[in-house]
Amino acid sequence: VKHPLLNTWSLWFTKPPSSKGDNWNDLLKEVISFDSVEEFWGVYNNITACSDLGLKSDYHLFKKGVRPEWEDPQNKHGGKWSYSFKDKKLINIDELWLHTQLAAIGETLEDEGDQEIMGVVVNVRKGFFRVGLWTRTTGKAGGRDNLMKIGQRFKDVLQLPATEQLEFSGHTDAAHAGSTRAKAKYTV
Ligand code: M7G
Repeated sequence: VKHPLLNTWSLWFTKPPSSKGDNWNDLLKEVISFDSVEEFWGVYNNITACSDLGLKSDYHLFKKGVRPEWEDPQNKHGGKWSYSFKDKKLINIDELWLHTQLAAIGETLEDEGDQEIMGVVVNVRKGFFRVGLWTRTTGKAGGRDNLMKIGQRFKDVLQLPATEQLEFSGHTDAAHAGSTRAKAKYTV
């Protein structure tokens, strides 16, 4: 028996660059798609845990048909909630990433019928693990409250205390800054 998910999801992997000439597109690959709980666990149990990935690796879990890039038509007007865990030894990134993925595929981050969430990402970096949640909009057209609610739920999934801040930024800001470290638009 298979327990269907509401959406079909694709797992993508960004491998660490092996030479200087490697660009973003050479490194990003779609790994597999699934649409049931059982298939999710099958994938999860057979791939490298976050904590064992090399520096500059990313996992991206996105709705099928959406590339985990700013340029994708379904992302280009959107943004992301994100948080960087700077004490890599203190946190259990495998557990946090698992909970993030379960919240995404279980559709507990947004209300039924909403279509804000595009995917979730984990970045393995030298000084931190960053976990992100990509949304379709930046909350301009009256959708701000909804984005804040999604941010708060994501913050709960990441088990962050009220004293920590999760930041939202639009992808166009990120693209212009040439990096993800753009100015935060909202915080929860
Ligand atoms: P990052 O992995 O989001 O953050 O972006 P980091 O600075 O902590 O590693 C690193 C770099 O990857 C960016 O400066 C871009 O060169 C490239 N990159 C990341 N993303 C998410 C995209 C994207 O969506 N599109 C393109 N074209 N490049 C990206």
